[in-house]
Amino acid sequence: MIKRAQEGGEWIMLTDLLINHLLKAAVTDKPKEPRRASKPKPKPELKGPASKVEPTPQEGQVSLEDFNLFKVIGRGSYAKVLMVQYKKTKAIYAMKVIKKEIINDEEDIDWVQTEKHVFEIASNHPFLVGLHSCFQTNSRLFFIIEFVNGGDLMYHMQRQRRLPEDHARFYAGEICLGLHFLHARGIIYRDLKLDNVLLDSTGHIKLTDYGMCKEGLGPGDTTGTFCGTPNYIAPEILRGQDYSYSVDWWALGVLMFEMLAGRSPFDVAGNPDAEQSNSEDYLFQVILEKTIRIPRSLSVKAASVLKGFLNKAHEERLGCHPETGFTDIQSHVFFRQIDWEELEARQIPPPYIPQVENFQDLSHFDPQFTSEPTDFTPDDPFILEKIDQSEFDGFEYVNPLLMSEEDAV
Ligand code: ISQ
Repeated sequence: MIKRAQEGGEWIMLTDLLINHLLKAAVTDKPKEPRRASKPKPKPELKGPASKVEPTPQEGQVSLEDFNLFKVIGRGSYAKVLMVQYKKTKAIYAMKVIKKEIINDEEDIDWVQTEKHVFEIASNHPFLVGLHSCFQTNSRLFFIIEFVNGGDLMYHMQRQRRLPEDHARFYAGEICLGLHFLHARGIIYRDLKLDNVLLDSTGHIKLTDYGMCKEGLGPGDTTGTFCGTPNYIAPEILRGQDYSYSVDWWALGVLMFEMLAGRSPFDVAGNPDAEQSNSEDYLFQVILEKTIRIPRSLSVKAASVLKGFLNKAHEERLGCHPETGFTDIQSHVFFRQIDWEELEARQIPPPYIPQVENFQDLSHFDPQFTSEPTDFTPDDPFILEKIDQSEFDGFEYVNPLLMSEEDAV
């Protein structure tokens, strides 16, 4: 049985393995990108009680007043997501809200900028969740995002146990196109997992959550930050090596294994060794060392694609050849029957159509969230006082393509 990681489970504890990694990373001179462990930015001088006056939106910008807040649909370790309605067109969107107080250093600011920039780029691809607009109040940053209400692949896997191969091929194919689009623009996604693959109301996929992305990679460039969701972290990250797009193809291998076998390739449940030691250390050891056994019930083609993506040697992994990587995937025997142009044009009928009544149907969202109140906690003047508002200059954004009146429902 596949389970969601615990809230905050994507944040990795300082185990022995990690300490080794960090010691090693500390002696490399690579820039460190996202989010934890970094120099704090200088705090602004305290100038008495912070102004409660909210910034006035400029002509053509949007603000919180432009939206009806309907329901909470998700909550992560650093953001809350609501379903909202744009009053002007009545269109429904997801609103991701981040408290400015959690943004404590220059690297956190870079991370917000990266997420916004990747959202802008993603708006041009059918299998990536796109951005409508961004705005801010004194205490919060807001991303208004395409709303997708067919549930995520984790939700579906928990109801299906395992998927037929042709269903898995369809989802994996659309994911490949979304990942390749990002890679071709110098972006590593770094957070592929069942929870981040949403199904829209027609059954096509959309990848979401770009908070872990690394952007700006040129040909041959690598990065070195230790990050990801434990079950999906590639061996090269665990080894403390510099890495590139290969980590996304590894994560796709883990996700395809989960779809096809109905369990993680690194399932440690019930193993006494895992229960004795720190289970995260044990998981990392399994990822690094254990030979992955493919269930015999899978076809030869499926076994071959899983072995291809789950090759611990990233230079030899399917998708990782610097020139032919993506065409190697497209022509792999598991995917060979796909017409990739038709797939990208959303012309291949999805294998399953989520049962949604209308655009506002929330039946595929966890009632744990949808029953929460939508209101925001009042701003604390002592917290506001410590926020350097100039850090967020230029955050406002409106997507000219998504703002058309055609969005109205
Ligand atoms: C869009 N639609 C539904 C849920 C979402 C969660 C996070 C980001 C975007 C989303």
